[in-house]
Amino acid sequence: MPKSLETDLLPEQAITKMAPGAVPTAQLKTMYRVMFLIRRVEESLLQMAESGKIGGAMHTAIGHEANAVGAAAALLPGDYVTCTYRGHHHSLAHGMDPKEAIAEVLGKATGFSKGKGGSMHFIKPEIGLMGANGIVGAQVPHAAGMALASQLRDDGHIAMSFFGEGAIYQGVMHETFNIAQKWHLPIIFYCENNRYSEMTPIQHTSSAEEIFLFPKGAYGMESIQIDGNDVEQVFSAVREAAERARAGEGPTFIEALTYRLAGHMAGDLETYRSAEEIDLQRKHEPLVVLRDRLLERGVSKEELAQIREEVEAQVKEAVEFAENSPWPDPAEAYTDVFVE
Ligand SMILES: Cc1ncc(C[n+]2csc(CCOP(=O)(O)OP(=O)(O)O)c2C)c(N)n1
Repeated sequence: MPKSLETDLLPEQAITKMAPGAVPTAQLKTMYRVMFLIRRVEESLLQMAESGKIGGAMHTAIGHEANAVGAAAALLPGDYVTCTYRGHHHSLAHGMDPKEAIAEVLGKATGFSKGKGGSMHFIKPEIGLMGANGIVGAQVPHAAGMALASQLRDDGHIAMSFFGEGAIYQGVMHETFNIAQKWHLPIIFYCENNRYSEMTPIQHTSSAEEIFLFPKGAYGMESIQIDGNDVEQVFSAVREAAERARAGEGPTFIEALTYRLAGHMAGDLETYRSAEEIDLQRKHEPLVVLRDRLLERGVSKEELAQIREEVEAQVKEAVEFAENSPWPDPAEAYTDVFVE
């Protein structure tokens, strides 16, 4: 059984291309803060969804935080990002205010889309976030279009698209990989391989044994596999891919092995996996990996506790803000919906 298909795999056993040490300690502490912020925002959202305060589907990325934070730190302002319906972590990593994020999920007028987008349609072009998408794979050609625009304008910017391993067999993915490689588009394809498509484990659906070998073999694309629970590895891999893209060397495919610690969506009964499997993965989850790295580097437990305490207060304030925010005015139902 290839490594990435073993459900009991600890990602530390993954093929490792990037050594730790890429990020200075001060920046690593900031990453810890943002990762913990994402974790607590999503745990709060999950709690609110399960107590009936949130309408519609809501997917969290609890356990994926290192992918978002490492990647966001390696991009430049003006670069473009598209992602899936599981996109709160990318939005917060790119600097979205937790108040407007939580308010949006609650459908409140103070959300970044005034409550009209909700959890599955996070978007904020001002910070490079060009749209989450509920259609599996659909956000990937969008990013290729943005990469093509940057290439034509020669503005030095790149595009990056996040997707799950379940998207890999969508036809549009292959059309995009092919043309991106052929035209040397400045784009990074980033697969957050959490081993499950909804409730189905990857070994039940994939004929490719290692996802990252697929674009390499079929399209000759530069392609690597990393530990997506290690924020330093993510940062190094994305930085290197971004440099290649900006230098006109074309796309890179990154397969990041990670694990979804919560259900596919709020309300998922998770009958398809065991509690033991989740417990095993908790030993190597992103916040544990980063906490241990910071302790090794001499950061004290007290300092980390202080960071967590500050984040808890920030999230509490953001939840209160969102809960106390007004509902949108029904008269605004069609405002901002159609292009004038
Ligand atoms: C084109 C399309 N087919 C099916 C679905 C239903 N669906 C929603 S999420 C999902 C699983 C996707 O799995 P993956 O790409 O691995 O991403 P993850 O949810 O694990 O982040 C499916 C099949 C959809 N939204 N779009």
